[in-house]
Amino acid sequence: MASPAACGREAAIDCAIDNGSCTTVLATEGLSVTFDITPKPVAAMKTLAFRIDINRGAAPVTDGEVTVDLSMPGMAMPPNRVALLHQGGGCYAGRGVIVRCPSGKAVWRAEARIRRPAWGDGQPRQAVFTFRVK
Ligand SMILES: [Cu+2]
Repeated sequence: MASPAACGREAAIDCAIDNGSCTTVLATEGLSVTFDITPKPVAAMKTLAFRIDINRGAAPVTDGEVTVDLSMPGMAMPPNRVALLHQGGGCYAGRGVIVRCPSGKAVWRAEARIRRPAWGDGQPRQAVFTFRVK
């Protein structure tokens, strides 16, 4: 998973979003979570389409509740949460805007929070993607 941002250094980018989607595995739940943003190249101050696909093995997960929190590693930015709606087939989608950072930095973190009724504890499971924005 993502490590804390080191002082004075840019956080490690683990998702080359302009090259395509990124997938991470939530091993304890057996879920693969695929994240994508379009249009590409992903730019600040534009309406963006966010997409999360959730699968358990070959089966799509269709009962999820999914939000994406956008933040900047090591920096306090205004909260920015995108709600994703299930479009069918385990695909969740929503629109949002990534603001331009006054510091000039362009590394962002998307924290997908997934809830499912089957998880009795009501706690979201998280998949984190760190990427660069134009
Ligand atoms: Cu910032």
